[in-house]
Amino acid sequence: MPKILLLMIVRAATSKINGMKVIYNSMTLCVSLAIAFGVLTQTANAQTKSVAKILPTDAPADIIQKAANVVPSARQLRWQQLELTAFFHFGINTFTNKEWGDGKEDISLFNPTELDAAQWVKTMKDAGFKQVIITAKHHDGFCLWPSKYTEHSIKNTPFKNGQGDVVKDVAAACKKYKIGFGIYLSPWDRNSKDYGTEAYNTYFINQLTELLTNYGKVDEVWFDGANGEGPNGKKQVYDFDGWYKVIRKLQPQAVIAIQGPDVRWVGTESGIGREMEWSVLPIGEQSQEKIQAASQKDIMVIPSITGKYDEQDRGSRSKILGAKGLVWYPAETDVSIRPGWFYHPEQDNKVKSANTLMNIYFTSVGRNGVLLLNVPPDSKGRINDSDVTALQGFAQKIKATFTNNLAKGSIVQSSNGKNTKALFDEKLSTYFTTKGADTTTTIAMELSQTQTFDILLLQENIAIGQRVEKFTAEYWDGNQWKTFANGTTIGFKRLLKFNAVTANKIRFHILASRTNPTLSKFGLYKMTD
Ligand code: FUL
Repeated sequence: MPKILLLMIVRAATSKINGMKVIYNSMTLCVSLAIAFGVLTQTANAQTKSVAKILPTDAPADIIQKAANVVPSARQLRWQQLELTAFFHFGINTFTNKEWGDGKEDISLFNPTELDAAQWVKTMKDAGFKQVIITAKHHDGFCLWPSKYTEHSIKNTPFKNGQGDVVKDVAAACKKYKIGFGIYLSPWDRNSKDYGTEAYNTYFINQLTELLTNYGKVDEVWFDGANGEGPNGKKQVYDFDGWYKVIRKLQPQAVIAIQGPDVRWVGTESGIGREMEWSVLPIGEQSQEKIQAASQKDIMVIPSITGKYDEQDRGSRSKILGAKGLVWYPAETDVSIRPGWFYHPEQDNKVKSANTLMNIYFTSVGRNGVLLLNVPPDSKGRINDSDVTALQGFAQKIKATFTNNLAKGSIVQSSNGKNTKALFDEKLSTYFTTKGADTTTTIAMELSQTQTFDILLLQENIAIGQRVEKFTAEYWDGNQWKTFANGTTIGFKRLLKFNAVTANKIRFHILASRTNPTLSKFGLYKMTD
């Protein structure tokens, strides 16, 4: 079976199991809260701005208004603005040339001769990446830090005579280069003898605690959905709720991704997100109650989104009108720069080119997602030259293409619009919007000179919600208006590529929006070769 299918099945099965677990824990918590404070009704009504409850009395217009006003949490907003984040898959698989280890590997094989975490982090920083995530432990259970709780770790390898700590090295490099630091800790552990018993949840919490207390600030914790069998043939019921509490307590600023409350898997591992990507999604009644019961000010459980994870439409009006609640749950788009997640020497000539990475930028960041690009260090402990070259080429293309906004300096008019200046001031917090209660508008621009462009860039001020549902852009060809781009959602960033257009007048129409539309930035660019 293709690995991706297997993963999907494993993921689907996992979320069901997790769903049941979550109900149990949330109910327990809710009851204890009620007993302790006698405020059952208050707890039931609690709401954060990242979640909205839909009442049976809400008319469709009320639901649309609620959707327009669901906003990201501070940690989600910070994360979304990173745009480019990276994964480092590194571990015992790097030395056995495998993708999934079975936990029985001879860990004395782990011995990178030139390990240089600063080179990893600098490579990504130079390429424009703002945060990295290290696979502290993959499914094989081998720990890249000297965990007190297992012998299956770097402390029992020849690397630095057992004195090495790759998590520490990566954390220090992130501090040095001032970029975010994140941790991947695989819930599935094919080595731990405790896997499949309650003791494993304690083991996992102990490991999380080590990682979240000994390495400074952690900005993202990434949990994969894989839930296979452990060494004793048993499966584990993961105590996600307990894990989230530890993370929120020790590193409250960290987003918890994928099997977590803050960031959702986009649904593919191809780097291709949806053209219509809503960050406000519908949840069912149970999920709504669980979220509200678990906390009065924070989302502490995985929101179970109605619909299928790989559906093209997850949040349009037709999806949200039947919902019981709404939640801000944005998409992360993960892909590897190579065919595999771990380094394999035979894939050195299969590294994605700068052009392919550029296409991925358009289909991830340009579709209201955050890109999580995996760049696996090799068995020397360095990012291989082939990957470095591709990343440098990608960074040059981004810089050359997006430095010059050809729409800047235009004379801008909009009869029902306000604050057109904000379109070009490069600030998310200032934005164009409409007067009164208008949900549609036209922005006319006379460019400072005739320009040739093939990229349209749009950004909403998502700090106050995601609103735009339909837009179209036209240019004046000397005789008539012609459409050069159109779409549905914008979100944090939307990039559209089209055949080059030469013009000095354009019109941008917002045709539908959930409430007054916002635009923080409008850009026209020409792709460099
Ligand atoms: C998957 C894992 O099984 C892969 O090995 C990899 O870590 C990827 C990011 O997530 O589910």
